[in-house]
This record gives sequence, C-alpha cells and structure tokens, in this order.
Amino acid sequence: MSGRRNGSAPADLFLRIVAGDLPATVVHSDDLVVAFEDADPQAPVHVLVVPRERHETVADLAAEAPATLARLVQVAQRVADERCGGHYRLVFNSGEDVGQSVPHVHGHVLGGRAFTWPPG
Ligand code: DGP
Repeated sequence: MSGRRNGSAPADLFLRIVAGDLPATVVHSDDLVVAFEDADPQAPVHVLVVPRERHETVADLAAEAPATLARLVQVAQRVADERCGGHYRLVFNSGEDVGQSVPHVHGHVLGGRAFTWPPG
C-alpha cells in the first residue's frame, strides 16, 4: 500500500505516523483514529484526524467503516471544543484536483481564526 503517485505523498505516510514510525505531535489516540498537528498549519488550530486503517477518501471510509467515520467526526468536535470554542471547519479533500496529497482519508480540523466563504 505504499508508493508515490503523481505529485502526491507516499500512500503509507499516515500509516507510519499512526504506527509511531514517523514523529508527529499527537493530540488524541484511540482504537479507531489518531489526531495530530498538521505539519503545515493553515490556521491557529489545524489538526488532522486519521483512521488507523487506510481508506483513500471519506466516501470510501463511509462505505467500508462507517463507525470509524463517526468516531473521526466525534474526535474532530472534541478537538474543536478544547481548542477553539467548538467553532471549526472540517475539511476532507477528496482527489488530487482539489488538493488531496495524501491518499489516506484525513479530516482537517481548522479553527482559531475567521474564515471566508466560498473557500479558495
Ligand atoms: P491534503 O492536502 O488534504 O492531502 O492534506 C495533507 C496534509 O498533511 C497537509 O495539510 C500537510 C500534512 N502533512 C503532510 N505530511 C505530513 C507529515 O509528515 N506530518 C504531519 N504532521 N503532517 C503532514
């Protein structure tokens, strides 16, 4: 399941973080998901919530492991409650054309500043 595709990160990047083989600032860990600080933060709060098992997109996760998707959303809410008053944007980039660089579904929890709409 590893390997680099057109301009994207290795597919196993987040598996290696989840396994503890790559360093990350972990803010939550349970039996289904791990949450850690994004290495390139786009807001004062920018945490990635990642399933322990690799599913490529959020739609794949919904189809293949819906309980894990529910947990991911619960953890996103908890992170936002603790760090930015429960106000946050939860983003799933799905597909390289819209900026998914790691083919292992991850929810971006973004908060701590004002956001514009529509997104760029
Ligand atoms: P996306 O572009 O939606 O696939 O988001 C991937 C995010 O992953 C991006 O915001 C930067 C982050 N990222 C990439 N490599 C690493 C890493 O090695 N460690 C951490 N903590 N974050 C990473």
